Amino acid sequence: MRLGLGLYRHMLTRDYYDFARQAGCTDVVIHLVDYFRENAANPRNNQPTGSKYELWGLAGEPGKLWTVEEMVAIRREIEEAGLHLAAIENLDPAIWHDVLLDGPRRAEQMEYVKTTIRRMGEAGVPVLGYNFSIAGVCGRVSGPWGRGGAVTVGMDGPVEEVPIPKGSVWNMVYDPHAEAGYVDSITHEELWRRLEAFLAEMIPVGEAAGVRLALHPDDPPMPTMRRQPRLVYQPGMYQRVIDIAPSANNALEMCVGTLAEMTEGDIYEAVDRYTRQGKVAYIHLRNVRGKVPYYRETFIDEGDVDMARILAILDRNGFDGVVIPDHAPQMSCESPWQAGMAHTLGFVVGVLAMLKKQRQHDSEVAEVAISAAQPAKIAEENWNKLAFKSQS
Ligand SMILES: [Mn+2]
Repeated sequence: MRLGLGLYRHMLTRDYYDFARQAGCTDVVIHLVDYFRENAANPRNNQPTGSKYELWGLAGEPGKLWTVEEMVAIRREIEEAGLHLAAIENLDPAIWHDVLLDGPRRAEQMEYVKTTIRRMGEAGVPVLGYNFSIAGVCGRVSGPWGRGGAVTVGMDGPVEEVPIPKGSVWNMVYDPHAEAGYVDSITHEELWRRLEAFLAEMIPVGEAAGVRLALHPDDPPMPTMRRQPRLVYQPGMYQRVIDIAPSANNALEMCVGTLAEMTEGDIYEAVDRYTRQGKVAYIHLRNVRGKVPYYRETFIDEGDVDMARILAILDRNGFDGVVIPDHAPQMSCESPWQAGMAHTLGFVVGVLAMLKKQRQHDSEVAEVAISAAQPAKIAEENWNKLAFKSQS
């Protein structure tokens, strides 16, 4: 497994690349969507937060696609810093809102996504992480609930009272001038139908371009959020995503924190099951205390999940993708985001060193066992020779 760092759009600079290297990373996963645009209440020195009913920010320019040139330039800068660009995470609602909403511009926007995948392949970016969700990462609240009063996020109950305003999707605004009113609720089966239709067209494009599509589960994993259905809100539902489009290019962006917030299943079994199938493109690592609709994100070492055990499962299964920290609580200092990431990465580096040491120890024990068996083998051969001699 390889260690990486996820960087938001405003972090795609040499300083952040050097920071990743210094913390022990070989890889980066980048975001080209600016989640923080035109919303001062969603500060850039944190994960995108919003609040219970406050969206993140304004989506990008309508129909403005990432170019091969800009992706190649970013990849080269990352490589010059000694790192590998492992994935781009998330599509801008500005280019695919009507794919999620099945709106009038769906056909045109399906072409936008295909063009984006083809351009990624051309630019040498092997994975596209995406989140097929109408409500997106929403309905969360913040508070000083981490160890030492660190500010972190979580849920304090269901968020069905307030539906999603028109002109917004995926917790961002794509049309600030949309008419008043709310997005119509749909059924779970309708959302699955939309995903299936999306994958039926996109997976062949990904196969031809050499790009794996990797789906993030619904965070927070409630059956519905703001009166919209969620796709993957129990661990077993990931299997349906895999099975509806069998291809090596139909993969998972497996979020351990989100899976741990789910009310059913066993987090260790889920991590084992999906990595054994070779279906995980990359992993978000985050700890959590509680389950939806009442949970808190925690430091990597203080939640309900035994993270050393998770890493041991990945190691045992020979997981060869990238593991990145997901979110971390805000640490009290000038750079709360960097401090939280460095703390998480340091923990992972430590556990990986222990696992490597354990493997070395195990192979040494095996070698000793083999050499201990040698005299017995020689004695057996000698006996056979003697037995042969006495017969002749
Ligand atoms: Mn995640």
